[in-house]
Amino acid sequence: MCLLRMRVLIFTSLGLLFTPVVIGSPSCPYGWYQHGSSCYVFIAGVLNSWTEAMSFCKALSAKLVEIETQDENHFLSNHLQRMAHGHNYWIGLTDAIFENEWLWMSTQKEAQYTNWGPFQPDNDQHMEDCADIAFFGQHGLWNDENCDTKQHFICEKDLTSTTTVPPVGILVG
Ligand SMILES: [Ca+2]
Ligand SMILES: [Ca+2]
Ligand SMILES: [Ca+2]
Repeated sequence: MCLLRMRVLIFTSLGLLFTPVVIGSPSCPYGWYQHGSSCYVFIAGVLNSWTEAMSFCKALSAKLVEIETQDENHFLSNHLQRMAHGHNYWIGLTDAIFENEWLWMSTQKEAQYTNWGPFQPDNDQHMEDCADIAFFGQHGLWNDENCDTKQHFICEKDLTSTTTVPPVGILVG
């Protein structure tokens, strides 16, 4: 066997040896929608206060949705527009700690991107400390609302945090 052919054989064997075994790329759980590196679920079957919505999302290993960009807001509002429910959906934004200082719950950081509706946030009756994606004739603009109001909500979790089950054989050991 000539040297060149041996080299080709060796590299071919090494190539096979180091070919990565693809177990499966992360995907969103059934019923969740993927956008960018997040998964979202739109909970419309149960009406919850803002605090209850937080707990509900936490039980799903998720958080009440946090909207950092216009692109993310577009995705969510387009989805709500298609579903055409005309309802408001809680998001993970509150000014309960300092009035008119709107913080995302998971980071406690002030929101940089916001998309408030006309004359919002208005802290109506001095009672509105939680935010939602509201229905102002169309979906997408935000409103501050009384946190005790029971309404729909959206949970978000990282795509990478979703579990991918490897093939049974790889679990051994
Ligand atoms: Ca987000
Ligand atoms: Ca307020
Ligand atoms: Ca308001």
